[in-house]
Amino acid sequence: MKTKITELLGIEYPIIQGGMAWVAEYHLASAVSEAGGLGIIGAGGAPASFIREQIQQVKAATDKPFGVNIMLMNPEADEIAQIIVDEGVKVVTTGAGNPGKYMAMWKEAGVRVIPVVASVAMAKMMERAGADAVVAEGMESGGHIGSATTMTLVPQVVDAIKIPVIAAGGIADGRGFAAAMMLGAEAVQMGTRFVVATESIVHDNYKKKVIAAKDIDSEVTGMSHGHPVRQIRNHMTREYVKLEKAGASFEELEVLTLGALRKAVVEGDTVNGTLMAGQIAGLVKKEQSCREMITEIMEEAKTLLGR
Ligand code: TUI
Repeated sequence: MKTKITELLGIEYPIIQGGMAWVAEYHLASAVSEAGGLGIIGAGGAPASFIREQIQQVKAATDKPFGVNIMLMNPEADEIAQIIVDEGVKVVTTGAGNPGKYMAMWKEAGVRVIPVVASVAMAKMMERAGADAVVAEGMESGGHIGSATTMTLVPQVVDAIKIPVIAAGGIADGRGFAAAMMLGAEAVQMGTRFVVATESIVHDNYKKKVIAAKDIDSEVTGMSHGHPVRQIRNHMTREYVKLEKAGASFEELEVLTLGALRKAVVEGDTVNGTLMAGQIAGLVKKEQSCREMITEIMEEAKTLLGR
């Protein structure tokens, strides 16, 4: 399937893997790229040296295009931005902030820049700054989110800018893919479905929680201090929400979430860990290889879009 995004990035299918902190490391990214999508290394809060190693591992595993996501609250974001240029990475996506200050250096190095945005205003600003495309991410997504839904955000972003739009948030099958195309997207980005991929290094306990999750099993924490994060409800989120309702400060709340994503992904702690996942977890029913997932989604979407 050819779209503006498959042409821009030189990939076979318009499916991009979200740059999930701790989860999106080289095994997952290279498997998605090998299967014809765009695999992404998620820098999250990791040190710059670790990201350089991850990039080198993807290069060793596949000749296909891949990208790196910089979470802009990472204290080493400046170093990672430079590593992207030094290592000749072709595609960068950004999250949780404004990547404006890196735009000139990336453009000069020929890197395709695709900021993740949660509003029309941010999408317009990124187009003006020279972005090649944007990911419009709805609040159905897991992790750090904005406030607009995918259904409302994507068509409004599509109408507001000329560069291609990639839809994210609440997409995990061929129906979601086809719907995103109808909203005017040129590709989709998926996170939650890839969390349970065979090639994903996420702890089995976490994968089981995603597979068991129902439609309304996620919780948004951090709304009170302006950093809303969606995850599967558990002991940690219940404690968090209780404290939040009692007016706890950001510092008091942070105690619960510090290191909690690592606890969930690496140690499989589903009680005190942060089980980041989107609302579409309810639709994710089994572990499969990235190739199986992508093939299934594209087959289903082709049937629907061909009608
Ligand atoms: O970034 C994400 N999702 C994430 S980042 C992350 S790591 C983290 N862990 C714990 C707490 C907080 C973060 C987990 N999930 N998605 C992309 C995204 N970006 N969603 C929303 C935004 C966004 C928000 C504000 C983009 C731009 C923005 O602009 C702020 C500004 O400077 O104007």
